[in-house]
Amino acid sequence: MTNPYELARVAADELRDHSGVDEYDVAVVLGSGWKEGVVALGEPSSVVSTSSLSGFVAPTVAGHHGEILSIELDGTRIALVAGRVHLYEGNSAHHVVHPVRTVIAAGAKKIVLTNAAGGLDPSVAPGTVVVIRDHLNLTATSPMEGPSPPEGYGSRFVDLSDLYSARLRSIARDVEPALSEGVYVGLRGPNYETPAEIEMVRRLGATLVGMSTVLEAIAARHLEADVLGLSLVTNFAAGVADGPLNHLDVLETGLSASDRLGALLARVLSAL
Ligand code: 8IG
Repeated sequence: MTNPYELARVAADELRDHSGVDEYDVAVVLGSGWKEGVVALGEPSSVVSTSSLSGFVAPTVAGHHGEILSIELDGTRIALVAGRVHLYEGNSAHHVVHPVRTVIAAGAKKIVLTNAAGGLDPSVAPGTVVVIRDHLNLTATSPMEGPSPPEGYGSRFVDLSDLYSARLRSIARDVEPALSEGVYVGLRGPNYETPAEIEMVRRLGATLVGMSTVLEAIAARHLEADVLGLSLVTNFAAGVADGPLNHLDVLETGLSASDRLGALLARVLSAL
């Protein structure tokens, strides 16, 4: 097997050929709910299907299409990655982070990771966006597992002390002072948690829970990109409020927030 870094270089060259964009400045990974809002960013100059790029696996989640959109916003060249893939679809950590490694190989030095998440704080209502301050990786895996990265890439022992860039977080909060910060716990899913599990991760310090983001953040930091994480709270986590969790409610909260998400993303991206 080609090493994952070489594979990302190959995919980045293909992306360049297909998109006509030489280099990106920023990449955004779009979580559920966020994709529908990106019309606010303007007309993409190209849309590349990830099925035409080496190493990409097709998403199996409804509403996640594998595409990379190229958009220019105030002179900033942005790659929008739609169609994230997850561990729970049966993918390895390397597959999960391949899109992020690819856009970084295509030049992006800032990575915005967006997601939909369950909220553990009863005072943060569904529909609220929260900036990720830090994470707990409880997926029991890491994109750094396996052979040591080849010559020229950083150590596998990645320093995560400043994983979610304080500088980018402060820019986001300057743009939108109402944004609060939280700690995101990444679990494998795909089942939602029991109330006891939510109580466990709450005691460990989590305020947001989801099934993505943490592996991508680690891979991006390893490649020396600056990471910003934005969570849309779409539901109260199990046991936080009365009533069951329902995937359709989660999707609906995402959809009804999409105009606000797009507008927020446009303002944050212009300021990065
Ligand atoms: I949206 O409550 C969304 N994603 N693990 N738990 C987990 N992932 C989620 C949740 C949730 N809500």
